[in-house]
Amino acid sequence: MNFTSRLRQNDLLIGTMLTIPAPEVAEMIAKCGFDWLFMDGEHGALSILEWQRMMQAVGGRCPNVLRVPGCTEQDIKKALDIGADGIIVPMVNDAGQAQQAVDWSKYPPRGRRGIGLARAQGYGLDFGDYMATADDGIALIVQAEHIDAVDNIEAITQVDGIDAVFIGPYDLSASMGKTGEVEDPEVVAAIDRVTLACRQNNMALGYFGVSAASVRPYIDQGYNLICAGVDAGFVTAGASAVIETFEA
Ligand code: 3PY
Ligand code: MG
Repeated sequence: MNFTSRLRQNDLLIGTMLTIPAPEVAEMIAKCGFDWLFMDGEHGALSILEWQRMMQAVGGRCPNVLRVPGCTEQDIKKALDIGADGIIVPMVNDAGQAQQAVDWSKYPPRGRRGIGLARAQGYGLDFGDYMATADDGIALIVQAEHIDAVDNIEAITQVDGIDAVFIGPYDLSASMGKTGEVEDPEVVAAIDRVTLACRQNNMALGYFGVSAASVRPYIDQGYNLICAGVDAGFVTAGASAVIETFEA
């Protein structure tokens, strides 16, 4: 079963974030048993061609979900054309932006995605199959990560074509004047409001945490799209642990 079907049927999907511009890192982590890879094209240095190389290195071992730089036609079209199994659109703060994400993700007549012949379409060889399955088979995930999104969450969750709402706790806390205080009661209350609206509209929920421990409370609440940790953090934590044994 593909990533999008598993997301919609509320399977627990544990992923981790890729930020290091090296296909070898994507290849290594794809072998580790995660359910999906959160490829971060919003922050950091990676360009769209490098993401394509990363997806090629993953080679179908694990679903690739690319966070696009923004909610624009170009960003979404290119992410889909290089073969993402899903996209995450950051900073979707109202229903109008959510509708834009749908429009740029779905082919006519449902949306306004342009027709290309790229990796996703098998360079043309899989064009027919891809056209028949892409609209429904690729996950569209929007991020609720600003207090404006929380205020508009009921309308956002009603936009047809959105598969999940993914909380960005760091940006959300920053928008509330509490940068990084992801367990602050007001930040948690804002997240609770998103949780409730998603539950009422049968919408899958996602959460990012820097560690397994930080995502656990959200798994316990029924969130199913989980991103735990970041590749660079795995490298620095491993390297620090080695040097610390000599410093003791
Ligand atoms: C945030 O915490 O702002 C994020 O976008 C995490 O994915
Ligand atoms: Mg964010």
